[in-house]
Amino acid sequence: MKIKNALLATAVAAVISPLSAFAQCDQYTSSLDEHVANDRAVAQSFFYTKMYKAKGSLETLGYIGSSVATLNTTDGGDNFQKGECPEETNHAPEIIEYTYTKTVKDYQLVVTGKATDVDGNLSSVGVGNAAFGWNCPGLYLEPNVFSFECVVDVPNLQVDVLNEWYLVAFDAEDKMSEHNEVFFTVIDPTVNHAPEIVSYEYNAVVTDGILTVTGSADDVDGNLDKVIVGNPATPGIECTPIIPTSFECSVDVSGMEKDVEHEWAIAALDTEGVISELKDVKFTVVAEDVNTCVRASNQSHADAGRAISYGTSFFAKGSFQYLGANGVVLTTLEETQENYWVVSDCEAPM
Ligand SMILES: [Ca+2]
Ligand SMILES: [Ca+2]
Repeated sequence: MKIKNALLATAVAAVISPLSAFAQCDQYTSSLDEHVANDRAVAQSFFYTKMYKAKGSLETLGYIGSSVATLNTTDGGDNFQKGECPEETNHAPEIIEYTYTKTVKDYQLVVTGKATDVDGNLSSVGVGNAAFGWNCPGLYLEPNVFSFECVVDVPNLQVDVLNEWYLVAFDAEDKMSEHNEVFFTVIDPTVNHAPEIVSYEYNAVVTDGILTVTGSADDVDGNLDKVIVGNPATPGIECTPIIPTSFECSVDVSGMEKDVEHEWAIAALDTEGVISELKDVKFTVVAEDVNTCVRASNQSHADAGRAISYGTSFFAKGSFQYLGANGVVLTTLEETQENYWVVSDCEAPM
């Protein structure tokens, strides 16, 4: 699968100075005198007149310094020709999508993806750095969409260092795509690394007595064992499940002191007992908001400000739910918001 391609190596090396890889055309329109002043043309004197010529090509431009001409150059200004730049007809190819191993643990970098070229002249895809490039073989699984896979052995790269490589595509006219980052780290497979909590979130204000921490953990060695949440001074509570790396911990904290911040932590452990960096889990347990529930006569509700009476009719305060036309009948009201009472079957204290 791996093909070290000397030609491509040269081309990928151009990633570092991409502009030099292309013949770019620049055009300028101005008077002949200005062209001369800007080193795009020369004026030669003949008898009592001047002849203007394009720099390098010495194409004749005319005799009158104020006349206007358009010149173009395709070599950065060494040579100029009359006329505008030709219209660009060939477009750069494009990497449509790609993925790669950001943490290489078996000395093998794998990059897969898809590339295309609107002109239909894609020629190759390569991955590499300034010194080396590797061709990415592949197949056309769809018309004009090249699916590639590069498998690059990297046994000589230093471990635990970020390698900044690029993925590029070329077309038949050597036009190159944008540089797509392939930044990876090679790790030593003979050493066990600590796992890590990749992401996590939790309810910092616990209103229902349950602290819930969710997230994902990982271990570059593939030996993630468990995720633990709790007071770091205690063994903690094991989160479940880890399928394969996401976890959820639900811990009943209703018995903990209310309205103070508790400083817990979350950490991952691998099968060898190596622990990740601890991540803060700081939360406050607030007392559960229990609505006031009162069972009383309509008249008592009205007297206590939980109901309103109009003539002989009684209504719950706030919701204006009808409670009946009898002051002695018993009803149960629940205060769902401040000064907002509704008819309820809540359990009123006796
Ligand atoms: Ca093209
Ligand atoms: Ca490990």
